[in-house]
Amino acid sequence: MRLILLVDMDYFFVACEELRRPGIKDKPVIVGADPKGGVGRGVVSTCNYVARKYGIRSGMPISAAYRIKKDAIFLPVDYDYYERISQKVMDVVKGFADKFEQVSIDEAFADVSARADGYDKALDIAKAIKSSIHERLGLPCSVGVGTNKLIAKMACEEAKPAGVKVVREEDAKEFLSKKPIRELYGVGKKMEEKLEVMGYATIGELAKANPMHLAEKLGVYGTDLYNYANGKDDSEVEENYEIKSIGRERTFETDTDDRAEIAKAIRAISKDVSDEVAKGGFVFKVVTLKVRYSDFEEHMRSRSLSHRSNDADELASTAISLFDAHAEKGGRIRKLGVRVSNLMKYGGQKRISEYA
Ligand code: DCP
Ligand code: CA
Ligand code: CA
Repeated sequence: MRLILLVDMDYFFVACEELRRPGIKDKPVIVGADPKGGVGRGVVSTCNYVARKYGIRSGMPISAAYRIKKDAIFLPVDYDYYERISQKVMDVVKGFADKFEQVSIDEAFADVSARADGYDKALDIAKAIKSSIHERLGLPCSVGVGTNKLIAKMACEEAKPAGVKVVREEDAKEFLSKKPIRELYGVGKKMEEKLEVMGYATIGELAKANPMHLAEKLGVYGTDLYNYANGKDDSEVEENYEIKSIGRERTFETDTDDRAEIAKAIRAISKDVSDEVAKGGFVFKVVTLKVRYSDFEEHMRSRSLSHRSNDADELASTAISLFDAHAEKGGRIRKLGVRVSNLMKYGGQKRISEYA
């Protein structure tokens, strides 16, 4: 029997902010775009549970959050800081895992099958991870335990906040059945609407569907969803990939300083790079542009995105803006390179549009 844990940090970005601003702990706190007195654009990245009591949620327009709670504490996103803390969290979880897979900045799977002989031992490990993270880093997390990744993930959702939940194999179907389909792993907003139109409101209803019919209507994804609805998920906890970066370069036939030609070349290279990224099932966070001039002087500039992406247009526009921001040297260009790094597998189950 496999035993898998999913560790997910509670209200992560705000919890990180609480660490360095102890005074804000009992107040409603929101990390996200600048509300600018109610006219700000952009969204809420996350908020603490105090703010959630007022109905504020991740992804909501920051202006809407401001309307609900003007006197909440609004803080900007400091991704680099959260990433440093994330690294420490991941190091703790790794120490308890036979196999380890980071899924996002605040979430990781640990396969503990080799060191746990049953549910009780797995529960002990889950509790030990939770208290280690609390003692060493002062941060709250929740842990789900199951016999596959899907169940571990959904058990963790139910354990939140600051809880641990074990769902045994024999209880998995029952555990899932009454939940609305939107809570099923892999179901985003669009899929929820599709399934609703097809007449499925709960996971239990989807579990009883005709799998052929689902495959016909939804393609291969229909088969995955049918299996998930039945609590089945064979995917392994995959050690994170060791590829660190993916890049492509292009040398101009004749050296050039024509901005339009340069932008066109950056777009073409970006397309190649993002195809390669997609092939590997990765998302990236850091974009680096390399420029080599006629005199062989070389400049490298990087920018970290606020989120992970695998989008060719976003890659191209970031690289082009790096070029524009740093074209101070001037002169003719011989060669251009675009590279992405800080790669992460996005995991077969979530489509990229749903990856946050
Ligand atoms: N995040 C974001 N935009 C979103 C969702 C999340 O920027 N639409 C960021 C902020 C979160 C972090 O990712 O802190 C982790 O996302 P989670 O979905 O795990 O949410 P939280 O950790 O904030 O809360 P929870 O306690 O529900 O896990
Ligand atoms: Ca979280
Ligand atoms: Ca998460």
